[in-house]
Amino acid sequence: MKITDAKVIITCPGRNFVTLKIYTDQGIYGLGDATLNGMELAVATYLQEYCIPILIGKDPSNTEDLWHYFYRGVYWKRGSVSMTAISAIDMALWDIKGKVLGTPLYNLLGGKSRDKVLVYCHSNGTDLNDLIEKTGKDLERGFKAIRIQSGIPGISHTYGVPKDNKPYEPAGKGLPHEESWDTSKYLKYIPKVFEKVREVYGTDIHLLHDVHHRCTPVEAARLAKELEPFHLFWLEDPVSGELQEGLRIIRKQSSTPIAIGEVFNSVYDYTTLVTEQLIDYIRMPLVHGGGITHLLKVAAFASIYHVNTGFHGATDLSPVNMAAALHFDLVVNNFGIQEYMPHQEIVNEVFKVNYNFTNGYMVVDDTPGIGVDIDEKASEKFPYEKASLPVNRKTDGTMFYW
Ligand code: KDG
Ligand code: MG
Repeated sequence: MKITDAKVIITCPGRNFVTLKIYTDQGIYGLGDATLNGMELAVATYLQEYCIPILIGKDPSNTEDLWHYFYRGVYWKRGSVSMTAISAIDMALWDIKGKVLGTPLYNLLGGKSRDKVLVYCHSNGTDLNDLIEKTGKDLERGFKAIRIQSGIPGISHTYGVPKDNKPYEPAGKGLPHEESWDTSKYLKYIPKVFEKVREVYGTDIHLLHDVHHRCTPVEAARLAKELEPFHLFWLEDPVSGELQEGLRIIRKQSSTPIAIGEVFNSVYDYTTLVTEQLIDYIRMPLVHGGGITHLLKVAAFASIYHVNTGFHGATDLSPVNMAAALHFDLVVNNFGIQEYMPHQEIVNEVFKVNYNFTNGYMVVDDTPGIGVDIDEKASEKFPYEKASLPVNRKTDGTMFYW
């Protein structure tokens, strides 16, 4: 079998998505997600200019060799843009493999270890009352695990809390807009939020929280310690993960479970974190972490150290990634949880999905391969629109992590 062609489809049904479609001489094609929020065209160009010409004529069955061609073989390696491109190639090749063999992806990865995938949604309140109301609605929808984010008094716009009750979408039209941040106000308020949510909804639901990289290690240690009585499922990205040793400070002081790495793109971002057991969940998703081939190895490595998976699954990851992640989640023994933020209804005009949510869990059907298709005619109705993630400054103007 040979790859005959490949193309990049960029579409914006409510938000931008980049999809790689690889064609073969057997009339079968595969799809891979190549969406990197706010940097869509950088990945598309890397694929179009550098990867696709190399792919043509290669045997798509050789997923392992082709992965190493684009990672080990390429001198300038790692980084979000190139790893997202590798992910898309890898995902599309596994999709082809499943279609050729007539079997769903999960069978190729080791078969089902479970029938359904525990997912968490986002509950974002502008203030505490709004949050309590929204969490109640998520519980009515059947969610068993909920990420809790709240507006903070004195901070004009807090991460995760959409303005005007719109669906969550951190990328804004055009160039990046600036947000502002005050860690001391945040640290004072968040423990009260969790106290209230536990008081109203009890201890049976799993609660999660995303700090979104905004504490120093010692601030994060204080937060993790103060949240201990509320038994979080996890505290996510308590610090920017680039300094792996920083997590030691948090770990020494608290038993609150830690998840990290939605912005990571290689196993080498995790080595100290995993081998020293400084974290409990890996967040790096298939779409940004080198695809299925690499994440199978990262998950196996993590499992040796009793670290579980908890893949990123925000709306800026396309339905192709979501479906591939669900197959993966069904298989690996050390699956922990999967993030699930439903896409806007309009996304279904372009992507035909094979998964659904029931009572706290997601399931995928038995369509061969990844099981998601793209309607290219429909995708043309939604041309690319430039959008950027915000940047963040402390209240005195200092540039900070977003
Ligand atoms: O593109 C950035 C978003 O995906 C990110 O901000 C969402 O942190 C996020 C999460 O945990 O879903
Ligand atoms: Mg996050």
